[in-house]
Amino acid sequence: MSEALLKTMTQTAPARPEPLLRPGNTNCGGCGMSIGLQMLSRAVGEQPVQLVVPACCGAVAVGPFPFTAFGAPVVMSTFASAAAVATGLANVARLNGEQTRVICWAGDGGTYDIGMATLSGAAERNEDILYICYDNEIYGNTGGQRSSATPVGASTTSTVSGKTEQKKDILAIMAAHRIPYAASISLAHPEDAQRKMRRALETRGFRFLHILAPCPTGWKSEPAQGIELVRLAVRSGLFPVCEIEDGRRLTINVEPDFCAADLERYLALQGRFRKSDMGAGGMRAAIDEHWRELRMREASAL
Ligand SMILES: Cc1ncc(C[n+]2csc(CCOP(=O)(O)OP(=O)(O)O)c2C)c(N)n1
Ligand code: SF4
Repeated sequence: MSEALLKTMTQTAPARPEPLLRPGNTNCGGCGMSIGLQMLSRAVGEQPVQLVVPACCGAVAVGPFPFTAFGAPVVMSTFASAAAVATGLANVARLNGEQTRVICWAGDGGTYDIGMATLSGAAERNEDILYICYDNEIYGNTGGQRSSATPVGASTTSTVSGKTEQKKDILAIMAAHRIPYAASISLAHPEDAQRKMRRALETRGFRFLHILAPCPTGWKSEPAQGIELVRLAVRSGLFPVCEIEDGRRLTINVEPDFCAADLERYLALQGRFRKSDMGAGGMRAAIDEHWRELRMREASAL
């Protein structure tokens, strides 16, 4: 890594004249997506950015034309096309010699499910885009239906007694595209989050960030407990915090303690896990298996 890049990454970004998400937006209290946008705002600093937001709660926050709660230019795209729209914007900025960085801000439905084709295409072409998925593990904007990011055991409006399928491993899918940078972000670890966001903004080519975003409305949890929930998800091993360079070099950034009580508390604090008889015990094997894979990949990193 060059000295200049290292210096930029460790500097505190100057305050943005106005936040990416302004006060007065319509997001629910305690929304993890709002916290993620505030962290992104800090990482962006004064750099010129353009956002692409597909249909999702983030698109509602944009507001009706000519008003907007976003403190940067935003294109609201169709559900499936965020990465394709961002490709166009990034190429126009490059051809005009602009410094603008283009950022997709998308939910899990728009990322794991309906946007996967354009996302995969843009990643394979290594377009100069930062794609951020805030993962609230449901289709929040339309009433909380399951997505392929919904964890096993969680009730949604379309899996009333608890989902039976495992959550997709989105980071592994994106790393398999051999993109320059992919990382998972914990809102409970703000320094690690800032470092990753700044690195992703600096890097050229396709970058992917995955944020676990508590959603009090869909998770049936207390708005004030979002950060605690993320902390428990990280500590229990449910949400690994790691980064992958060039699809090969995997580094685990936060070591969990795999404490059973943390996983039990994570489930107990959310109404969405009450109807399933899966429980913490029923989830352990899949978590352990995922960690065996992560350790193997970390050990075999070139
Ligand atoms: C092709 C298409 N199908 C369905 C919809 C309706 N729709 C709008 S937002 C949304 C859910 C988005 O879920 P997600 O991407 O997870 O973001 P969240 O709402 O949770 O923030 C759906 C189904 C749509 N806009 N376009
Ligand atoms: S439904 Fe969930 S993700 Fe959407 S604004 Fe409310 S808390 Fe945020």
